[in-house]
Amino acid sequence: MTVRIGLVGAGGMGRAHLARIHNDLAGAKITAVADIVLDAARSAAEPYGAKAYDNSEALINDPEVDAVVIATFGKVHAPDVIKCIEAGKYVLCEKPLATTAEDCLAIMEAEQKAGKKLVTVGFMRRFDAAYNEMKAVLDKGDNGEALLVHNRHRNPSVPESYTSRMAIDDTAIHEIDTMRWLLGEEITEVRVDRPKLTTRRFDHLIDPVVVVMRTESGVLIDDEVNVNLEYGYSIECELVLENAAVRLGDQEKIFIRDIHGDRNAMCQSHIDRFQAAFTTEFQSWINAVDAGEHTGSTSWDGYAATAVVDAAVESLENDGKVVKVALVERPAFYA
Ligand code: ISE
Repeated sequence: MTVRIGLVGAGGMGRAHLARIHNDLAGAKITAVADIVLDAARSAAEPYGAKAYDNSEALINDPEVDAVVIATFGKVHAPDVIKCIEAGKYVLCEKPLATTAEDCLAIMEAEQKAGKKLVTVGFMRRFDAAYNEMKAVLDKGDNGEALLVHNRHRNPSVPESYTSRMAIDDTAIHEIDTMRWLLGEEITEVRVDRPKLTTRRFDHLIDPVVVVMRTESGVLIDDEVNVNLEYGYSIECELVLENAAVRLGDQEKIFIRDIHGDRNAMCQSHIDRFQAAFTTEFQSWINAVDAGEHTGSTSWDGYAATAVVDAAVESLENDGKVVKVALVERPAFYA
């Protein structure tokens, strides 16, 4: 069967997903696009012969939409995710699942009521080949247990609208989810340190920051979030085991030799760096929807990540104090 997909949110990310579904993936077609700006929905839908709506509800209830991709701002995710669940439709929601733990819990409640896992959160790094190789080394167990993980999340620049909170809920949230998935355990406490600030930042922004987390078993994780580093989009990760250290491979795409010397070309954005991961993520999701199955991260994962974000933001706003992560008991539904 061809899965008929509707997109809510016709911004850059949503349009990139449409192009990917249309050009690179099998088993799906785009039948509708919704955006509160109807012209944006129309221009995104037109190349695919899809319908355009100015509201998400009409799209979610459209009988020609089998499954929904949500690529709007995090703050408005929750009501649409719940509408998808109530309509019995699979939904891939870009991160964050929601911006408050309460909203995530409401999503989990609706999903449990529906009795079926319908929600996938767009944490694409779970589909990145290098992170998967790293996880395979850890899970094999030959090199002992995980002790520490060092992360670096560097962006070339951010717009003036980017806030200090976004360093956590928009940027570090990727490491928060990836570390939970990699280590297979929850993060229990967090603090946010402030190194010397860069002069390259907008005045309102605290940049860089270092998010320091500890897991249930005591693994210590550090994450340098540094979003005005100019040179490129660079994601680094080193997992320290008892008798080995495992690092993500080089992320350069090509090697250049010219008048400036020998060098590697850097990725410039997450779309560039994680292109293959996005493709694998979406193809797995389409295949799973077609088979009536769930894939990828669950609403519980979305909730747990948001709970860590909440604790980190509290630390950021309180001079880097250590904050415990408050999690409800994990429902058996999400075991
Ligand atoms: C953006 O939303 C992302 O998801 C990127 O992966 C991250 O590097 C960037 O900082 C965020 O703004």
